[in-house]
Amino acid sequence: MKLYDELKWRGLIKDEAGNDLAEKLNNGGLTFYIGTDPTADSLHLGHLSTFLISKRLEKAGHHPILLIGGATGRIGDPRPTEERQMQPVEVIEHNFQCLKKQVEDLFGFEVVNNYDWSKDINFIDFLRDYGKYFNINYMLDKDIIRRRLDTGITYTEFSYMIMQAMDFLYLHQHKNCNMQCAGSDQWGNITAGIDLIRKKTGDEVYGFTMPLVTDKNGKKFGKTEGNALWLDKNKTSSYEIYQYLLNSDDEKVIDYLKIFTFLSKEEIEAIETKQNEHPETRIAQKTLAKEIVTFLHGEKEATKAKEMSEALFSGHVKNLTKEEIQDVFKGVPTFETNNNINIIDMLVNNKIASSKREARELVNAGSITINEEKIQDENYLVTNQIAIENEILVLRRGKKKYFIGTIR
Ligand code: 383
Repeated sequence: MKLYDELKWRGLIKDEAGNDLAEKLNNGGLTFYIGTDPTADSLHLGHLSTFLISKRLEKAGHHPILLIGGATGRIGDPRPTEERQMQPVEVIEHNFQCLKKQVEDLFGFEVVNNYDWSKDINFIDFLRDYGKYFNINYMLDKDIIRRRLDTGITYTEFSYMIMQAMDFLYLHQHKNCNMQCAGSDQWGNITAGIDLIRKKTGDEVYGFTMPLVTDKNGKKFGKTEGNALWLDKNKTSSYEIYQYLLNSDDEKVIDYLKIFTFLSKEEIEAIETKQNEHPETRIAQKTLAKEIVTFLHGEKEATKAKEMSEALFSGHVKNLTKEEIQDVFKGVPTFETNNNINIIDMLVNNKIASSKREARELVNAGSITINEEKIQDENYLVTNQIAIENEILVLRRGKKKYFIGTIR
């Protein structure tokens, strides 16, 4: 399949600029760029789909440049809702270094910093050489600015699109860059660059955006309870990412395979057929989770995450190590207890049951398990014998409510 058709098939093209974009993409040989601002010390899952485009285009014979916005990060791309809090310069610089290392490790591409060419432009030159090309009506008409007119926007954030347009111009003039790709929230900034280049140089350059990836409820993909899933495994473990992907909606998972993996059309269609025949095997979700974690953190981490997930699913928590348990049960309530304690006392002392009566009822009903062993005797003594590594108790109340105990 030709590159353009493949990108379309994967659902990676929303808006496009440039008459013969399809032909240009299919022919190869373009230098293009993708940018991100150093707003945090790691990329997250929401960034991944666009960054993967750089790999896809590279495989098809184009040359990628990754831009990290040391300059634009100091200003802040306007959000549709409200003004951003400006970050201290030291934080931005720290984030820059972290992101640079991360994208170099993950993608192995050339990284550039727009601070390098923006920092010495003086204000008068800026207004004469660039500001003059931006009609205010044109700027006000950009979607993102229009959405901010009610709540207000400062001159600083209003100027952001000019900075990004200047980057495209700079990369066009100095690195022969002729295309910019991004998520659909960047359409206004990309077209601002294309127009600036046309006005200043007469050259026609290209750009396209990909749609925002969402779950079946239309919520942004890649967040759990409002928190980002980071690509840095010290911030979000391989297991957490694996588990998040494993829980992908049935009606969305095939789309995600197209967007996030390098599996071919044939491979994805074969998975889709199997998934439709036996949805309960969750083969699509498992493939997705394995592919993404392998890309991010390597095969070993993916296998470990899979084993942890299976151990938990089948009730084999005993096969996990202490560290793995802490990882799997991140965020679950914890308690500490002494050795040789009666089960009823332990449940009440740690508020797992609200009273002795409730504790007895739970035990008698077989609703309490420790390390997946059912405890049905009111006089049971909890000792470090049952604990994992003589220390850890995975206590389950009912079907789903977990507590992690440590015997001191
Ligand atoms: C800065 C200077 C440039 C080109 C791009 C930029 C960054 C851009 C931006 N991007 C987002 C970010 O930094 O704000 N103005 O978090 C996100 N991207 C990518 C993608 C996305 C966008 O990094 O849609 C999601 O990940 O484009 O929101 O010269």
